[in-house]
Amino acid sequence: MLDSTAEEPWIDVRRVARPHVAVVIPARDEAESLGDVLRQLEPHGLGQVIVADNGSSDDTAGVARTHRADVATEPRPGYGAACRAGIAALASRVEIVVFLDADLADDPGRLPELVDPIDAGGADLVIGVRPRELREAGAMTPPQVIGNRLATDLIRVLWGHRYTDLGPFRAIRRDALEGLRMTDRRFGWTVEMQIRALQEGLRVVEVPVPYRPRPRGRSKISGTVRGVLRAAASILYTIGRLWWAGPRRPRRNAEGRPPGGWGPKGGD
Ligand SMILES: Nc1nc2c(ncn2[C@@H]2O[C@H](COP(=O)(O)OP(=O)(O)OP(=O)(O)O)[C@@H](O)[C@H]2O)c(=O)[nH]1
Ligand SMILES: [Mg+2]
Repeated sequence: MLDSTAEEPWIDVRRVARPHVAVVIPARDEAESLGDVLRQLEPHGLGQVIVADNGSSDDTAGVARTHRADVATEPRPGYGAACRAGIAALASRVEIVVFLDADLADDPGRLPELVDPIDAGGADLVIGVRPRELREAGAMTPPQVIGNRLATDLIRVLWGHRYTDLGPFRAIRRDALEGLRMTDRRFGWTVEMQIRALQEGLRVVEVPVPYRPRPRGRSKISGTVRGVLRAAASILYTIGRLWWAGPRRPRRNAEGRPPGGWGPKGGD
């Protein structure tokens, strides 16, 4: 459900730098940090900013409207459910979709680095990966680092492609995203996108981005035992489900090459 209550539209599409780019921000009780995220996105001149308000009990939606973002409401909890609600609210002019968390752990200023390879025609999916040298102390917990390593190792063994991270900050061509037919509603969302991209032969690039501990707000996943276990279960289930469903070897992309592997590599 899209609720665009701002008196003026978010943008005049003739005057912004990137009318074809939208950012989808899944947000559950992120009123404390969302304002800064939206402020830091402003200089990029985006065609649409969508806050996918995932059953928040704080003023997340109010903060979004104050900054003239569109609000997509998804009452059912789940990271993937929120992302899907955001996608359903995309304007027709949008050709590139960026996903960005609402907690300011990623730097919204890096958005052009994710979008430019797609604009240049060299990539369909760009993952913002968080190498150790770009992570502030405590930005990722040990279970998160180990879990990411396990998931990317499994993908390498099962699908033959070496990802270095499952970072949530990412950009994808809209038509490629629609072709992935994403189904996960929880924390399998990021890994599902990366595996489906291999199965569909998308051109995947990794771009290193900095990562910091969320400056404000309450940790819901990585900072709690319950959150970590649920995220791990979701990710492993998704890998198993996609392996079972196949195809197990990446398709060749348009240039006849296997997808991925062209971006700078980070690593743990
Ligand atoms: N936990 C959780 N987060 C959601 C949900 N829907 C949307 N989100 C958003 O997903 C993003 C990632 O959640 P975080 O709580 O930052 O997860 P994390 O980065 O692993 O861990 P912390 O930053 O330590 O909390 C945030 O922007 C959340 O607001 C949901 O149902 N559950
Ligand atoms: Mg976070």
